[in-house]
Amino acid sequence: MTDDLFAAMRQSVIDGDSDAAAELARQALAAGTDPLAAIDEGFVPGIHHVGEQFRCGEMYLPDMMLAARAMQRAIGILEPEMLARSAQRKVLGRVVIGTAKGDIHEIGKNLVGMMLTANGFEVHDLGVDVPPERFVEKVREVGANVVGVSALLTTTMVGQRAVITALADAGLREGVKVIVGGAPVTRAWADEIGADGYGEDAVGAVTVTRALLGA
Ligand code: B1M
Repeated sequence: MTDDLFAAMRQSVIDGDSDAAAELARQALAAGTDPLAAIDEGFVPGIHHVGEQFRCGEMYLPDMMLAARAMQRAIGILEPEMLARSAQRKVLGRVVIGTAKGDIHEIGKNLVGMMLTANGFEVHDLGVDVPPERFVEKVREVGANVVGVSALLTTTMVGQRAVITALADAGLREGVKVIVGGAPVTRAWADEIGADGYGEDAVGAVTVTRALLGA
C-alpha cells in the first residue's frame, strides 16, 4: 500500500502533475504516513529521475520546472504535519540559510530549513541567489550562531567559499559556524573551503548543526 503510494508520488513528479502530487500528499497524511518518508521515498526519487533525464537530454527545462512545481505543492501540504510532529519550544540556535549567489535551486534548501525549524532552531531563510553581503547583514541583524549555504550547481559552489570569506572580512567568522550542502557538495569540498560542517541531506544538516552547537 505504502509502496504503491510512493510509486504514485514518484510518477506525479515525473509527470509534473501538481494536482496529483497534492492529492497524494493529502492521502499520505490521511493514512498517517510519516511526511518525511513521503518526501524522501516518494517525491525525491521522482525529481532525481527528472534530473537524470534532463542530463541525458530526454527531458527539457520546462519539464524540470513542472516537476519542481509539483514537488513544492506536495511539500507545502506535508510541511505543517512535519513541523507539528517535532514541535519544540526551546530555541537551540539561530540559523541564517540561503542558496548561493547565481543559484535558484531551493527545494533542498527549503527542506533543510524546515527540518532545522522542526528540530528547534530559529531559521532565517534568505531565499535563493543570495550574495555574500546579504548573509553578513543578516548574521549581524539576528545574531546568528550558524550560517547554512546551499549550492546545486558546480558553478555556484564557489559562492559558499565567498560567504565564508565575507564573514571573515566582516570580523564575524569566529562567532558563527558555517555549514554547506547541496547535490554537488562533498565533505572534501567543505573541508577545502574551511566550512565547519557538511550536511549530506536535511537530516544530516540537523545532526551536524546540533553537534556544532553542542545542542
Ligand atoms: Co536544475 N540542475 N538547473 N533546476 N535541477 C540540477 C542541479 C542538475 C544536476 C540537473 C542535471 O543536469 N542532471 C544540473 C546541475 C549540473 C551541475 O552543475 N552539476 C542543473 C542545471 C544544469 C540547471 C540549469 C543550469 C538548467 C538550464 O537553465 N539550462 C538551471 C540553473 C538555474 C540557476 O540556478 N541559475 C536549472 C534550473 C532548475 C529549475 C528552476 C528548473 C529547477 C529548480 C526549481 C526550484 O528549486 N524552485 C531545477 C531542478 C528541480 C533540478 C533537479 C532536477 C532537482 C533539484 C532538487 O530539487 N532536488 C537537479 C537534479 C538533481 O539534483 N538530481 C537539477 C531535490 C532536493 C530534495 O534535493 O536539492 O539535492 P537537493 O537537496 C538535498 C541535499 O542536497 C541536501 O539536503 C537536501 C534534502 O535532502 N542539501 C543540503 C541541500 N542544500 C543543503 C544545505 C545544507 C545541507 C544539506 O546546509 C546548508
